[in-house]
Amino acid sequence: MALKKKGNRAKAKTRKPQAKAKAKAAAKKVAKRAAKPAAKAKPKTKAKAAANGLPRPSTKPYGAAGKALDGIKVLDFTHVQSGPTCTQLLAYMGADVIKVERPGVGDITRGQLRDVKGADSLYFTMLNGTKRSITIDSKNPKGKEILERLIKHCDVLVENFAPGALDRMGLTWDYVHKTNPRMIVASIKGFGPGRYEDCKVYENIAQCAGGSASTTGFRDGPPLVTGAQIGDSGTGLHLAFGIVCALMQRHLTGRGQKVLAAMQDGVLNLARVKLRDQQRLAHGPLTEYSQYGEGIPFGEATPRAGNDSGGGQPGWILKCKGWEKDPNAYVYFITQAPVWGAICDLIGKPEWKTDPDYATPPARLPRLMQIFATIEEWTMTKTKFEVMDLCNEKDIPVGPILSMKEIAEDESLRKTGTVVEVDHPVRGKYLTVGSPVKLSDTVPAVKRAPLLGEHTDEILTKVLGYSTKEIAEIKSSGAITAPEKPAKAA
Ligand code: CAO
Repeated sequence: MALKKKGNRAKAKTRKPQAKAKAKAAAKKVAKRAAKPAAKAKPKTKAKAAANGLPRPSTKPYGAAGKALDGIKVLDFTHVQSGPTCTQLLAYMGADVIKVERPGVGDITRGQLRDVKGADSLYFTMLNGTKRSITIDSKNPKGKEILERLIKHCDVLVENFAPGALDRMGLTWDYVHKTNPRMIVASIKGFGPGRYEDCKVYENIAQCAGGSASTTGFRDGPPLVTGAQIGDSGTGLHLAFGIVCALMQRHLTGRGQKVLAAMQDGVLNLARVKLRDQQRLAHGPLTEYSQYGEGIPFGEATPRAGNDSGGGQPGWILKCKGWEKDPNAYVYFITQAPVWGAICDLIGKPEWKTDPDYATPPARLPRLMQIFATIEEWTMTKTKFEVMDLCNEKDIPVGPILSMKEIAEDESLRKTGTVVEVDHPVRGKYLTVGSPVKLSDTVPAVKRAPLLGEHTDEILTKVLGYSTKEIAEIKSSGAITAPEKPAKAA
């Protein structure tokens, strides 16, 4: 930056005579406009930007100055859901994600829950878009050699193998760090260090161990897991955050580091309000839980709260017109205190505005279920979208229960790029979820998922610089191809 500054100053000197004439003309204009403060402000901002060590603010239109993670190269060893969610987000934001898969096999999800014969499943394709796929047998000596080149080339290695699997491949932290001291090694595991650290973990195990299942469901029923994949996709998001932080810190230290996102920790982070309630229990009942209004005593642990809103504003799921046939004809209704009067007027109970049994939030707490039953009598006369429109006109917070069919067809989600249709050479068109986070200066790259090993040759030649002769040797070594199947008779 300092050099640049000097250069600019030197240029300014040589252009002095020309600049003088221009300045005179400009001065006249400026005087006319009497815009002195604005003229002064300009150099100030420039000086600030330079002092920060940042480049000058781009003059390109927003969205045309590249992507947030341009230039970041990711060695992607992830599989199933948690890890792939993370690397897909990095790819959307511009990182070059090179997914390493076992020759002939690939990520196990390619073949799981298949809906189109012979095509990679939606499970795989919706989690691996915008990545490149290379097949490498990481246990083959030639394969190890290729991996070493990739480690030298990349900035981040991401994996979510079972505990110990990466070390068994020989890719220990010591080895990776020695090979490329700038490499960030990011891992998802089920548990952090402790008594369960060696356990394999899937989504629902994480939901149970992270405190979500014990606090989800109805009081008189068993613990419940949620449909949202907070253990897998949630932890993938956490890991992506950790990776971006490590990349930022690398600017300061010049070295990589280990990043660990444990699924139990990720779920707990998302369920933190329930740990809040656990501590509140020591000081009395949780008055916003409908259990309180029903006079049911609390136990030692945060209970399951059904559809209670969880915040300080009571809420519940209510039936709407058509609920008898449509399992999603429901609305979430919140009796937010500031709009209580509007709610009373809308549902035809204006007397509740002044009735001491209903007028204040504390008075309403013991009779929440009766209040929601009365509101439901009103919501059942309207469709969920009519309830949405009528309530939002009055600033009352409600939300329709949207089915996945409705979400898939939602025009605004398509427009914002949250739901994206991509085309796949084998399965044809399919829907995927684009970036859930929008940056005003990055247009996410949402592309189809790669076929198994689709980019093997391209990566070997263009990224790693192997010659045709070397590639022939690699191919005959079995490092990138599936072992021949033995003949049937044998
Ligand atoms: N070449 C050669 N071998 C490869 C390879 C490659 N390219 N890619 C993977 N392998 C091998 C691994 O080395 C490992 O072999 P060893 O166990 O002999 O060392 C083997 O494939 C399987 O790896 P794994 O143990 O991770 O896979 P699994 O199916 O048995 O377990 C899972 C899956 C998800 C339970 C486990 O990976 C795990 O607990 N991961 C961490 C937590 C996690 O992410 N869970 C969420 C999963 S999404 O629901």
